[in-house]
Amino acid sequence: MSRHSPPPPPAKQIDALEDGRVVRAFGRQVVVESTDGATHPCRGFGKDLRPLCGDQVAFVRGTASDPEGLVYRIHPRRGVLARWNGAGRREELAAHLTRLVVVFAPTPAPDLFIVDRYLAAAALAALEAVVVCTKADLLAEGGSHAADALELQSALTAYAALGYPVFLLDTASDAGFAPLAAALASGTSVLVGQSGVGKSSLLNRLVPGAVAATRTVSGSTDEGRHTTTSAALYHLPGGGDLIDSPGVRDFAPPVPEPRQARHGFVEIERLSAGCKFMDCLHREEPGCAVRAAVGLPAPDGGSALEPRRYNSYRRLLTTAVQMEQRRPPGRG
Ligand SMILES: Nc1nc2c(ncn2[C@@H]2O[C@H](COP(=O)(O)OP(=O)(O)OP(=O)(O)O)[C@@H](O)[C@H]2O)c(=O)[nH]1
Ligand SMILES: [Mg+2]
Ligand SMILES: [Zn+2]
Repeated sequence: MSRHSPPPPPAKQIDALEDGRVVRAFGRQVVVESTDGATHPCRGFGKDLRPLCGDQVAFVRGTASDPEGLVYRIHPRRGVLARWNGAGRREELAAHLTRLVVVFAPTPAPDLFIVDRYLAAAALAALEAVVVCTKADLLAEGGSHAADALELQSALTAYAALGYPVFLLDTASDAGFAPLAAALASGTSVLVGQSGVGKSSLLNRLVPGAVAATRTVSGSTDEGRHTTTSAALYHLPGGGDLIDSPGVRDFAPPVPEPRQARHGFVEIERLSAGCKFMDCLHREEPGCAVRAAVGLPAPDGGSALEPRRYNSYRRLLTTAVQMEQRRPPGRG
C-alpha cells in the first residue's frame, strides 16, 4: 500500500466520497474545493495523510454535528514543487503545478542565487517558469533603490536571454499586469521567492477580492518574519489558478544525483553537449565546454555563460554532492 493510501473509509462513507482540490493546507488541516466550487474544511484521515495545496483528493464533507470533513485519498501527484529540508530530506510543498513564478525585488536585498535555484527546481520538475521583479517604483529615478536599477535590469535581461518570460512590475501601477495575467492564464502557477518581496501583494493585485495578508510596515527589514504562513490557491479572473506560498530565506531543489544538477540550468545543459566526457560535472575535468564558456561573449551580445550562473550551478552541485553523501545507503 503506498504511503498516500490509508485504510479505506467506512462502508457508509464510501457513497459520500467525492473528488476535490486542496486550496489551502496547514499541516493536517486543509480546505478542499469541491467541483461545484464550494469550500470545505477537512483534515487528513489517519496521521500520515498530509495533503498539499493543489492536491487532487477524494474526501467526504463534514456534517452538522462534525463540520470537519475527511480527506481519504490523495490522487497521484504530478507537477510537484519540492525542496531539500533542514534534515536533508525531500519535502513536497505543492502539487499539480504548471509553472513557478519566481519573484524578487530591490528590497529585501535580492539573492539571485535563490532565483537560480527556483529556476533549477522548475527545470528539474519539468515545470515552466517566469521571472518577476516587483517594486519597480523603488528603482525609478528618485526612488530609494535607483542605484540598483541597472543591476536588476541586467539580471532580467539575462533571464530573458535564457528564454524565461520576464516582468518588471510595481503593485501601485497597472503597467505590466495584463501580460503577466496572460502568462498565467492556463494551469496552476505558484508564487515563490524570498520573504517580503511582494508575492501576496502581487496576488491581491491579480485576483480581485483576494485578501492575502501582506506585511504592514512597508520596507520592513525584519526578514525573520514571514507574513504568509501557509500555501493557498486562488482562481485568476482571466483563467488559471495561482498559489501564494510562504517566503523563504533559502531554498534548494532536490537533485536526485549530482550529475543531474546541470538539468536545472538551460545554458549549461546546452553547453555540456560539447564536453569531452559525457559524465562531466563541469568542475576541473579536461575538455569541459561549460567551463570554457564562462564569461565568453555570446553572438547576441550577452555572455555564453554568466559567471554568476556558473557559480550558482557549482553551489547547487556542491549541495547535491553533500546530500548524496548524507543519504543512507539504499534510500532515495
Ligand atoms: N514600494 C513597493 N512596495 C511593495 C510593492 N509590492 C509589495 N510591496 C511591499 O512589500 C512588503 C512585503 O509585501 P508582501 O506582499 O507581504 O510580501 P511577501 O512576498 O508575500 O512576503 P511573505 O509572505 O513573508 O513571503 C509590503 O510592505 C508591501 O506593501 C511594490 O510594488 N512597491
Ligand atoms: Mg506573502
Ligand atoms: Zn563539462
